[in-house]
Amino acid sequence: MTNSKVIQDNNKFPDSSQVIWFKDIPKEGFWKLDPAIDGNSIYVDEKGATIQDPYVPTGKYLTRSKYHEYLWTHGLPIGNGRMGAMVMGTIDKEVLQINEDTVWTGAPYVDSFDKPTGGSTKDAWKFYRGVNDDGSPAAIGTKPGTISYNALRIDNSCNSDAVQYRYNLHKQVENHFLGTPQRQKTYQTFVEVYLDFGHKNEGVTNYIRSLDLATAVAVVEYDYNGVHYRRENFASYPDQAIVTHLTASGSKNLNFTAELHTFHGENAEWLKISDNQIALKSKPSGDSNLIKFEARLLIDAPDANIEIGEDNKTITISGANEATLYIVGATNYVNYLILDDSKPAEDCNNYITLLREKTYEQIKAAHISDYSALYNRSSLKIANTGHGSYSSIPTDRRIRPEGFTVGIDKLRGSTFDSGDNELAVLLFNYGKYLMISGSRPKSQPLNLQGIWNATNTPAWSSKFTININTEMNYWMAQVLNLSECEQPLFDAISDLAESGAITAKEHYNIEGNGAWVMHHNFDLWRGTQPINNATSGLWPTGGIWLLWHVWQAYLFNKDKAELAKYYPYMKGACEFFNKFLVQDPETGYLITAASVSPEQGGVQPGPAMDTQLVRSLYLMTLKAASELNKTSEDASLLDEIRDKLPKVAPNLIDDNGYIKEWVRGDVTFDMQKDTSDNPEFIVTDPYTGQQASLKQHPVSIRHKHCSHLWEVFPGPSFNQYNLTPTERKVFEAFKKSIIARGKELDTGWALAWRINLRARILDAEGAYDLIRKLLSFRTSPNLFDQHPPFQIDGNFGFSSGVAEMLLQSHEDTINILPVLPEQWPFGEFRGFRARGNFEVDVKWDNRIPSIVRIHSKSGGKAKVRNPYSASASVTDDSGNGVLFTREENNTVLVFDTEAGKSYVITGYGI
Ligand code: FUC
Repeated sequence: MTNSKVIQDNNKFPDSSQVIWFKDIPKEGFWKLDPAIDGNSIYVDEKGATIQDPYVPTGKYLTRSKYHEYLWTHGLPIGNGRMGAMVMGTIDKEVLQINEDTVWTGAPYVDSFDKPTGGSTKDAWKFYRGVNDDGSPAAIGTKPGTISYNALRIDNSCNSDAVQYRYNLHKQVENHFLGTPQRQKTYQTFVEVYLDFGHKNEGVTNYIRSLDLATAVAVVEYDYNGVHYRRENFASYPDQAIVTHLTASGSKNLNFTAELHTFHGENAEWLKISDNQIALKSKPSGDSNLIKFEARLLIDAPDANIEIGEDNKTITISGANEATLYIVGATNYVNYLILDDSKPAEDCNNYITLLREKTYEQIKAAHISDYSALYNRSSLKIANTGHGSYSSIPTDRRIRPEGFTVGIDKLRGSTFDSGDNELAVLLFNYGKYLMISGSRPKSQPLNLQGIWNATNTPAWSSKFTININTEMNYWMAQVLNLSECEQPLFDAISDLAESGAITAKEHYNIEGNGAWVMHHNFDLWRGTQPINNATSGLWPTGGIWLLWHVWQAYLFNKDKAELAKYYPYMKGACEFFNKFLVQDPETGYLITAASVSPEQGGVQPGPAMDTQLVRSLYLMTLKAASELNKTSEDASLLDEIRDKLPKVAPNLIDDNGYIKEWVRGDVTFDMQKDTSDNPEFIVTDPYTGQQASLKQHPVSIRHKHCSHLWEVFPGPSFNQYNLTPTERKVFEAFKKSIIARGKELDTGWALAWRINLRARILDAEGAYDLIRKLLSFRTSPNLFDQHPPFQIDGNFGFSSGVAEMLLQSHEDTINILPVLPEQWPFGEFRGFRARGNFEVDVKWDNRIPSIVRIHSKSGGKAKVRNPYSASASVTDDSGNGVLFTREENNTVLVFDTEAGKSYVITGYGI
């Protein structure tokens, strides 16, 4: 079976930085692998498998659920924000595995009177801060025996009493302070469409499946018995449908049965809607799961015979030349508190009615124009330094020339050609593609798998995890000109501020003036409660990180009306932290206690990440107030912020020159972590009397989370070009800590975070090395990022990291090509955005900019940095000279801009 004819004859995939394609036919029987069967009880013999499993250790058998995921990551994802599909390209039965972003387990978090709870535990504050004799709440940290008191007086020594004390505190949190429920809910599968053509893998020639990132159309095509079969698939945002258009060469050669299937079979019901339309209604099983959904399958097949199966599960097409499948779906989810059971059918009817008014060609054209308008706003090209073109090599072979095979050592990784810079660009473009396909106005925010999920038991429930993952999903949205794709995250903040006010009241007894708080996850139901366990769950600053995204969007867009919508939530968060911060009796600083540094070191007073986040909350609120002219209206809150700000613990440096991850500094990094010589202690559960063994603080300087480095990325950061002596010391300590955090193999997102951090400290080779690692070890055949398992954050974090290497704007300048590695000597980008509402195009030759174009959208001063600026000069778009000054040793060009005008800088490095 070869496709070389197809590839060579018509040069089918000329752009290897924009097309993902494969020539290997996926394994037969994918559709038989029920992802609902989880755990270790069902095994697949590796000998029976022909394609990859790079993600689990070598072994004879794989668990069935893992094996399913490996096959699944050969599929091509399409999506319209709300609905996603994985196009498997299988032959024996084509599988379109479809998701809808509101199909979750659970129901609104309400009490028995239908009052919203935010998932909080009633009166949990009594354990946190304690109650005075008169019933009033005790001041945080003052009442012996409470969580806040115990945390503030924690003893981090290495002796059995101290270890037992800390263990007690953990158990106290886990027994009395986690939410109700203690775990949040789970993202689910929706439906599958199986297409049975009666074909078998053996008979297939010229097989290709491809995804064109420029049009968001996935194509599967092959020859079988002399007939050429072709299926093109896309997910339309304008028409809210998954669409598959099928053709067969010759006359009336298209015969197939389409089955509408679901892994929520227990409650499923199939209906015939019309002669060419069926419906499937179901819900996740279990009485407490209240989401109900409906999917419709409509097939248009002009002049063909169309038959609906007796059970209404199938539509059979015979003697067609072409056919088009339209799959729409909806649930009863209105918002996090309201369900409406009439909605699924009504929405489906509306979608179908509108689809029927258009032809397939119109629907496809509308899709491409909607999608490409966003995708084409920015572009990137980096010239290959290898043998030139990689267009004729399938994408999976570019990552792993020897191919992905089952059961190989997960550390072997790839040997991809380092001259294939287009592969990095392809992965970068894929981040844009996944963003536009996974997050659009009115959809849910991107969860741990974006929207693509093939199992009802996904890792970490595929929630919105905000101690890194959800935020990383959106790091690239503003700089890559996809501002509206971030809207779902901002919409969620409005919900979370409401439910977070309940959590603030129940868990901390802090209420009024919009005070709100949330912890390290949320779900469809906007749970804001602490969940899971003490070490990850007791972390109250997640909401600030989300608000930081609002502030960044403002810096990019300068849209005051948008900022005004979210400013009240900034104030509400300040109201919370003004009451929540406590003075550390040992250091005198204002800190958070109890809290954690996600997710290491256990419950501790004063994680540095918290104080960095609180400081940035205060600063952004002050700035937002002045941008919005709210300084007198909100004077008393702002005065309180100004009073507290200088008392919040600063970034502190330990004796080894590293930033302290906890400001008190008595938990220090164990440099020997990997030698596992941490002393072990036997501790007793204070509630059950059960004994357990516990290691003494195995905190690692190389931990996957870079929590205390937040200040450098994604945080507000320093202006490293203009540091005061004190700032310089701190910045050097940050640099040392970032380098110490290492470049070892870790989760996909951990590598991606490190690319961004290295970019911010201008370490081009370090950033490039991480790019190479991420591509080699954490990239699936379909370019999905691997935690492992598949987790989408690393995809977006990668695109953000590349953008951060090429353009930075957090330091008061538009910094051109700050972190260009030697491996990328020639290239260009267009349409990236800089803070201040500028659009930036850059072309570089031999690592020196040859032309820079700045488009000013709001006017104002442009300060453009590049080390080769001494000979450069500025003109307007028509070539007329523009007045400018040179600053900072001729490395920065400064000029005034007018809104709507473009400026061109040339003459670099002469
Ligand atoms: C955090 C991370 C894990 C994982 C999970 C979803 O808890 O520490 O690695 O990404 O989120």
